[in-house]
Amino acid sequence: MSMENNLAISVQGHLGVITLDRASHLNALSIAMIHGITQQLEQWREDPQVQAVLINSNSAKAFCAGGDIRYLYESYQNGTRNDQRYFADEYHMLNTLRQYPKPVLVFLDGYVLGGGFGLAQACHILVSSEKSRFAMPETAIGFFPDVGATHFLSRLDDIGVYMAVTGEQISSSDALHLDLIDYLVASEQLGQLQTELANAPQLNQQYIEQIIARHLKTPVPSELKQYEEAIRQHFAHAELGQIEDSLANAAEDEHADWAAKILATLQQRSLLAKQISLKLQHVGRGLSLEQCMQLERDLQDIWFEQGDMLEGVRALLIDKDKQPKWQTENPELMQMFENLLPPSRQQKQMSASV
Ligand code: QUE
Repeated sequence: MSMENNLAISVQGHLGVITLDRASHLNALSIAMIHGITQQLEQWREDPQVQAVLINSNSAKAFCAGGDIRYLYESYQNGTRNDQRYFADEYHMLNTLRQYPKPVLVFLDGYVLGGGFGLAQACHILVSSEKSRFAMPETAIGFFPDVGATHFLSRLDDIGVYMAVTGEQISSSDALHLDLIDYLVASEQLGQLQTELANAPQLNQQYIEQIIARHLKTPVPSELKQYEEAIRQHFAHAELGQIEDSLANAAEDEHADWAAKILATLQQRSLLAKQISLKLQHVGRGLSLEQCMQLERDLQDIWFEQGDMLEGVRALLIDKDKQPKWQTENPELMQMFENLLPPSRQQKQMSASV
């Protein structure tokens, strides 16, 4: 057991268990947690005792609320620029998880936000309780959905755009419907499921799925499903201004109240963050996971200095005035983004705008 890196580690039968243990911060990923997860995976890689890995949380409220945005903010303020190492090490952890030779399960039971959503998506078998809430809320802090969302949200087309730009949360039923999780298990059953996994004589993918199948819960109807047509209607537009106009002109629609609420949310968000998140979702549809992650990494380093993230973290977390002063435009930053796109994409974008 280890306390100092905000993780609790154990081996139970053939199951290696990594428990996120920073409940006071809703398990927001500290750099120590990122290093601890990566190092533990390396230790178990060649360990025959450990046949599968489970990542779970000790918090009743959250699986993981995201990245350590206070640390990122402070690293910039004090000039250490630890942000670049944080993002590099976080992406290395995600790649290690995705490429891990043994099954990696994750139990989601509470908030699954931002970096926590990316961590979950990098695992191989996603089990969630009915209590989970999922979102990529980065535009609220003037940032963009990273940790692979350029790939995993863009596969959802207009729904991915909706989630990326607004940062709205979805339920476990919605996530199951969108194929963002694999299995729904009642929150109160997760402990029993873990015990059965720990007692299993062996843990390959097929065994694991047989054990999980004994605990499945029937989802309540997906709420998002009833708004899907409306989401497509508004969020299929190419430009942010068109999306907001479309929502503003929905007063006579069946889902007028929903459209008004979503527009009000959008209007709080950073303009630059909304614009870049929309572009990332559009571009991501044509890119591999590796290309998406590289694009996000390149953009993180520029965005940190030029985008709205420092102001967003200041307003929401540091000064708590909740009045971020977003930039009104930054053509130089937008051009830098265009220059990051893989060559074929740059050409397509250019010829499309002629
Ligand atoms: C958007 C985000 C994050 C956020 C709030 C947003 C995020 C994140 C946290 C967070 C929450 C609780 C903590 C903490 C961080 O809040 O990524 O340290 O104790 O990690 O609107 O992207």
